[in-house]
Amino acid sequence: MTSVLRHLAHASRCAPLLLGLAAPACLAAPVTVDFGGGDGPLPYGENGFVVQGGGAQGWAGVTDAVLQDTTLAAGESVRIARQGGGTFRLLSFDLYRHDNLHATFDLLGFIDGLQVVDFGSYALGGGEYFQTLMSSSNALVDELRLVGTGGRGPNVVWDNFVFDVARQPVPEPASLPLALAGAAALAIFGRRHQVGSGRACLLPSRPC
Ligand SMILES: [Ca+2]
Repeated sequence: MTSVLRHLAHASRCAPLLLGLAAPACLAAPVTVDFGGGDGPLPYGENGFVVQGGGAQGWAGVTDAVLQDTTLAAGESVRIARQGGGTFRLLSFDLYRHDNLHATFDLLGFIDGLQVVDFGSYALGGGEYFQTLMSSSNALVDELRLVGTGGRGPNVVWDNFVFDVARQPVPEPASLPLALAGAAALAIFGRRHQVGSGRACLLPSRPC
């Protein structure tokens, strides 16, 4: 169900662009970082993304393998960026709720080190389950930072960061036949025009 909701959310973002016949943001399939690489210290790399931060590590205590930070103090951050650089959009992420933990953090987006979007402030309480949170912004960023803002409780657990990787616009496959048809029509029109002009010149009563 969660994946279905993700795809629906992605489709809703793409629909206006598709209607406009320009969909550079929709060319790339969503990329998920699900921390399936098992336990280990950061940095962690998966699907072209790298996750860095102090004190965080993979953790298998809740589901398969998720990211846990045991020391996300106020001002400390976990950072996510593309390996080798480049922009991307955040579509969603999963946050593990704890009944007895109330640490808080902000999710911020940056371009060239400058903050360009605030995805919101989050707290952990409210149950014992993973909650999928959809992005509140369609902004392009080149780095995400999960910045601790205090609260009570040491553990913050995230999973399944879903990104839309931005690419340069390229001609859509459906537009190529149209472009070729247009070029062919122009060529035929030009040829007929030349032929027509030639015939007109054969008539003595009409100027060439
Ligand atoms: Ca996972």
